[in-house]
Amino acid sequence: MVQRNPCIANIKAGYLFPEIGKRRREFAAAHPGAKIISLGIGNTTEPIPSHIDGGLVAGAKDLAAMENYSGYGDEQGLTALREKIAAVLYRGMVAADEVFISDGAKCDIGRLQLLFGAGTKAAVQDPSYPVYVDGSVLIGAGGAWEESGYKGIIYLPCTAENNYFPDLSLLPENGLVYFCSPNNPTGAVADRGQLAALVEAARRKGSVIIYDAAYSEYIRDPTLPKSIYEIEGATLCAIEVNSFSKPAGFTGVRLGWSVVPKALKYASGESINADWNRICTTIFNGASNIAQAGGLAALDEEGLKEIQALTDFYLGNAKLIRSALQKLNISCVGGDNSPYIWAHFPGRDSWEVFSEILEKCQVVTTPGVGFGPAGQSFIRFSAFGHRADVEEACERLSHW
Ligand code: PL4
Repeated sequence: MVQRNPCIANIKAGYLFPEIGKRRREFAAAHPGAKIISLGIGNTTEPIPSHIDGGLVAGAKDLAAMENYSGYGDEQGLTALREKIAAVLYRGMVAADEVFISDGAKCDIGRLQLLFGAGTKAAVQDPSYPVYVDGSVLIGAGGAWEESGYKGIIYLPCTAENNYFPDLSLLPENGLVYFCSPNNPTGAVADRGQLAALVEAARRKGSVIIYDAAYSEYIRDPTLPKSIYEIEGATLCAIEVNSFSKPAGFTGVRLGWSVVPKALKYASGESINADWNRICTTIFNGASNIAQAGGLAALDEEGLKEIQALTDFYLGNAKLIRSALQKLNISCVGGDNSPYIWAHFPGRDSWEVFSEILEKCQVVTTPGVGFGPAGQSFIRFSAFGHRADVEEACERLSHW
């Protein structure tokens, strides 16, 4: 029989989020009638606002009209959407043909790994969104699981001691650096000086930054950068991924994009943009035309106002959760410019605290250790939820 890909054997048994879902279902089965509230997986709950939804509806209606029907589109996405992202979100810092439309940031993070292959060293913020590490291990850039993390993956601890910004001397030479800001799970946002230092270090070491800006629309502090390309020199060393999931409620619709600058080259001098184009046209058949119509509406003036209101709503939830935790004297960060609150339970095991909150408050959270070794003793609270549920969860937490 055919052999199993040994990289799959290296992966820890369960991916974090399905494991949380499993534990929630087990708890529900053991406690029939319990009203469980989820502050766990970062899944949007509020309806897509009307102007943006109108774009989706119009996109769907077009498919029923002879004169407007469209089938396969360009794998790189609609030219109009690529142009609008470059103009509205990047204000011309990148060109339309450097923007590649996709079915979401997670899918892009997985596919981007094909550009660099198995032998490439990968560094991640610790803690970080698990896809960076698991995706790297799947492609062979990391090895077997050990207590301290996957062998061969370079973990860059981001803790209260370093203000959640890593020691850049740990960056690999000629490797990849996954960097997420606003950060999932810590909620930390890198400032301009920190990102300039990151870009400088990556260029000096010949490494490429894969910059995940999925929560950029949650940034409220105008001094904080929303894109790595606000930093000089970033087009020479960074790829950015982003998504309509968290700003516009497109988690189920599926629409994202990656920016691969033409100035970005391999050691050989060959173009990474050209290779990404080749990969996208080969193993991806383009994002849904309905979703792209919604994306175009989201970037209209009215759509942008709706994004502001929707993200304001979730940030309002974040404020409630943070204040409930602070009343319990639990030390926490995040929630100001991000939808996540990162709470510390010194000396305790994350999964144990997760179980205790589930048992006593019937609130689902995410154990920090699921995001990496430095997440041990932390819990991530997600601000995605209906307001009444978040208020009820905060009330329950107050009696915990
Ligand atoms: C649960 C930093 C959530 N099943 O929707 P996408 O693919 O455009 O974006 C996914 C994504 C990309 N980058 C970052 C993210 O945090 C996310 C979504 N993360 C979370 O709770 O951490 C949803 C997780 C989902 C998953 O595995 O992604």
